[in-house]
Amino acid sequence: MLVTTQIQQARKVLLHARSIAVLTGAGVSAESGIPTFRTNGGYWQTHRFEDLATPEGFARNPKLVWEFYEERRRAMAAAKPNAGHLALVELEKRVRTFTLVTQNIDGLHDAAGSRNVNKLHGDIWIVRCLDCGKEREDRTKFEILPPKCECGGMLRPAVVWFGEMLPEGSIERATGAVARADVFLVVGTSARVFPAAGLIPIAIAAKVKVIEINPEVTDFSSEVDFMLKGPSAEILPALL
Ligand code: BV8
Ligand code: ZN
Repeated sequence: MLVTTQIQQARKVLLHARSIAVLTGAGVSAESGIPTFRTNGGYWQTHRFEDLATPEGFARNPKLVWEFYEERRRAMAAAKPNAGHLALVELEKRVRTFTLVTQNIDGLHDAAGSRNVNKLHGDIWIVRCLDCGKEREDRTKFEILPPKCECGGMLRPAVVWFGEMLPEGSIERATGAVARADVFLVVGTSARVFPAAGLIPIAIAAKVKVIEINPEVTDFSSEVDFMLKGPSAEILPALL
């Protein structure tokens, strides 16, 4: 179990921070019952993401990709924010400048009450028409897959697939916030997907205090200021 002095030291650093930036990944939603991608039976252990999370995979077999996303929409619809999501809402209230950047598409940060969440990889609750380009939030269960737009065009999830650009300006805003922060919290990410993971070396180069929260080590664990080994739904509240 984690040595509490590490948490106490990390808490002191957080206490004196005027601006905090946070990057979350699938791990922060693990305790809400949503499987991660690359750990213990995550999605990528049972699916090939080349077939599921790429525009080519979607063009090849839109029905298969929609089955994958509709299954995740159902799981996410039943999921509730956990103590980790809620701790981040509380932290946002306590600090002058707070920026939450997430790789997650599940909407749990919004459901927990976080405001202006920077969603680098899009949002599973938003769909976009391939023909007319119209985007709309739609939380209904799609019975017919792939679902169709009223214009007759095919809908896709408004998420960022591999090889696709991130939402306009999202990574730039995230980079600016991280480089100017006093503390950068990196929570529940394997730090394998770029450019999101690139925020970590940017923080380190900018001499920002980096606190990582993860039950497992990542490629950056040896370079961060605090590596708090454990589940985020336990550690984030303990940090407050
Ligand atoms: C782009 C879709 C380019 C939505 C996802 C080198 C440099 C730069 C780019 C690349 C490069 N090499 C390859 C690339 C391209 C690629 C990439 O990074 N590939 C990887 C595989 C190497 N990047 C891209 O394609 C990006 N686009 O670069 O565009 C471009 C440039 C110009 C012009 C055109 C294009 C787009 C990346 C977005 C891909 N889409 N998802 C969805 O379906 O969800 S990414 C996918 O992985 C997920 O969305 C997720 O966001 C992301 C990262 O995964 P994590 O969130 O970290 O989850 P993971 O399971 O991996 O880890 C969970 C962690 O939680 C673990 O560490 C675990 O220990 C921990 N954990 C478990 N339980 C808990 C816990 N932590 C805390 N508490 C717990 N209880
Ligand atoms: Zn349309």
